[in-house]
Amino acid sequence: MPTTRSVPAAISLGAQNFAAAAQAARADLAAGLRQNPARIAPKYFYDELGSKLFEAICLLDEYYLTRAEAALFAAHGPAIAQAAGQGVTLIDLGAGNCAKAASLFPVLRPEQYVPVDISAEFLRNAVAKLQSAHPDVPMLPLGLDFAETLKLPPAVRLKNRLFFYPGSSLGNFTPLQAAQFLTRIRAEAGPDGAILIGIDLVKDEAILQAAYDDALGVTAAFNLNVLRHANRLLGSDFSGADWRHIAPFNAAQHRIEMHLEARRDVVVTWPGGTRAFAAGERIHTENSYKYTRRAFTELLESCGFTAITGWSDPVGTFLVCHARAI
Ligand code: AVI
Repeated sequence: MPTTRSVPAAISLGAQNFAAAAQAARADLAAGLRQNPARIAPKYFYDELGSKLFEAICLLDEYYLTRAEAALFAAHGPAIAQAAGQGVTLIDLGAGNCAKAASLFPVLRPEQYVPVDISAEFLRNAVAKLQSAHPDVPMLPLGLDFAETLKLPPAVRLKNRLFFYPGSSLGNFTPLQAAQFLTRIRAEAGPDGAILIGIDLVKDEAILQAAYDDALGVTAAFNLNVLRHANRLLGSDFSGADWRHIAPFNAAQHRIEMHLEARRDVVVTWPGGTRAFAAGERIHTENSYKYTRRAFTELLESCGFTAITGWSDPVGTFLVCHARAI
């Protein structure tokens, strides 16, 4: 008979004070809208609808990233497990529905699973399902904005920590922010810690552009939805009909950029502020950096990681790396 294990309530380590968090979001959004060019940070994509739209993006023919990474996990699972060693403490950054980590459970056989996500409530449901499928694996869900802090509570085992950061999420940081984030992971990894990370590789511009501007318009809806979310958080009066999604590739910076471009002259107001946009003016909403295999290996090395093993497909679509913290 398998043992049954009850799922601990997700520990919320982020801002406990919702009023303060809401005020900080308003200040952040208003400051971004006053910049030239205006900005809305990509974290505001992920309200309830935005999270569903992102799940839909991952199913699109054009958005190859999710499938390419899953294929690498499936093909190289045993080699990944060998690099990781036995008895890992699997710390899943941005766990969401926990599906990617769950696909590696049979080969990694973690001693403890620590899914981390900004939404503790979302995690609780996903972890409850996973716990019933894997009753022997202790699970400790953490509600934490890990881009702000990576300090983990003492209940997270220090032994064999394996930070799992899939999906090319590191690509949404600038190279400097990415280096700072990797350095923090290394500091939290402990003496026998490691990272398992997936990153998208530079490729033909047409493939990249299709991935971020799909024929069904799902990515356009994902980008435009940030305005609905801003309206709720800031009290602004954006109308989605005034804006169009664009996703150019910036070859000099190796990144896809997402912007919202004003279709006509627009004036946006919110309590305490206003901003006029001329037709054609843009709001920058996201960067998605693409790396060469060499540049990514050098980035890991520059952050102190060693014993780097990388797995890619023959045409170099995507890269999964395991690296030791010391
Ligand atoms: C979450 N992140 C890795 C995605 C990406 O590819 O940069 C977000 C995304 N933006 C548009 N499509 C997907």
